[in-house]
Amino acid sequence: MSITEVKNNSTETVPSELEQYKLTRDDAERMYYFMALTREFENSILKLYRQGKIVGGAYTGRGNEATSVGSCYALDTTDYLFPMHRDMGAHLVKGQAPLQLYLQHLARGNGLTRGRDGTGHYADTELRIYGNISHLGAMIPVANGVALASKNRKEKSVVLTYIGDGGSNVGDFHEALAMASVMKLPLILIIENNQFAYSTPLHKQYACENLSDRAVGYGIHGVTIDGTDVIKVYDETKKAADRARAGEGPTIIESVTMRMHGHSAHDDASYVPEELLNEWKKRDPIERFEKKLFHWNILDEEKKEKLYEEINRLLSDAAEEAVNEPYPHGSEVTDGVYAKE
Ligand SMILES: Cc1ncc(C[n+]2csc(CCOP(=O)(O)OP(=O)(O)O)c2C)c(N)n1
Repeated sequence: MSITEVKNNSTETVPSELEQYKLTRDDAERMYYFMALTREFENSILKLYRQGKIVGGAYTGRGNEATSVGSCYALDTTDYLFPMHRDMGAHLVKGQAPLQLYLQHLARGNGLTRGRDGTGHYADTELRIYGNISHLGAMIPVANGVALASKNRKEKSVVLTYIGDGGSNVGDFHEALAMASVMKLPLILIIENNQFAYSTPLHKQYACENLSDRAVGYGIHGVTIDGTDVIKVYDETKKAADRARAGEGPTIIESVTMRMHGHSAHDDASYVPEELLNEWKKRDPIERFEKKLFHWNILDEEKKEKLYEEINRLLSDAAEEAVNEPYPHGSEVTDGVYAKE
């Protein structure tokens, strides 16, 4: 790792790897915080699932934290986010409170979907988070619609959404990109290539070299990056957002990662070769970044311990509060379904 000692305005030394992307030491620490928060939050969801408290499935993005955090970190507050089931980090970076996320997963009556859903299918219009639509690919045309509205209103807001390697094969993906490219919509699509679509490995899914090669067919910008490198993900998303704001249309970013758990908590992923998992463990996105932060003196053991204590206190307080909230009352079952006279 090479560091050029560069002074920034606050007289702190900024490692050249951060400086070249106009990131500060605080930015780096925040990205680390959000990756750690994401993993700890998802660990607690798995615990609640095993305790029988989660109403739906429990999907985690272990291995994907650099992609979800780095990409959303590149957004402005006025941009729109359409996350998928591995993107808890993006929810958190966009400002979603852990309490809201627990209420949602626990299907409590005062959650964002008022107990109608037990995972991440919610919208929070204030934070500009929309989604997730479970039917793979179906969210991209909706994201297109928001991107078109933003363009028509001359808002300069961009729309960031995600799809898996498996999801990138459905028809909606193609139709949405065909439309987004000709209309030059301010859309950023991250293909999270995490090696498996449920139990289907990559070689049974596509025959091209990179999934970003598909961008050529739409005449748009496409790039493949290491999805375990939070700074790289941030940088490519930021560049895509800058292009989108300048009216240059959509970008496909293929972010290569590994799904380090089963498809969801019920799946032991026995079909994933252990050697493959062991290889990817060496590229754990949080550990990789942590090493850099230690090297740059942004983090040390004491600071790390405090940060994890803070995160775990925040999460256990929020989880306890959410667990004690009631489920929706049966009498409310048709609320939001039929128009009231
Ligand atoms: C159109 C459609 N087909 C099937 C499913 C069921 N399903 C949900 S997630 C999933 C695997 C998705 O794999 P991928 O897109 O690679 O994303 P990953 O889960 O690996 O992140 C499947 C088959 C679905 N939700 N929608």
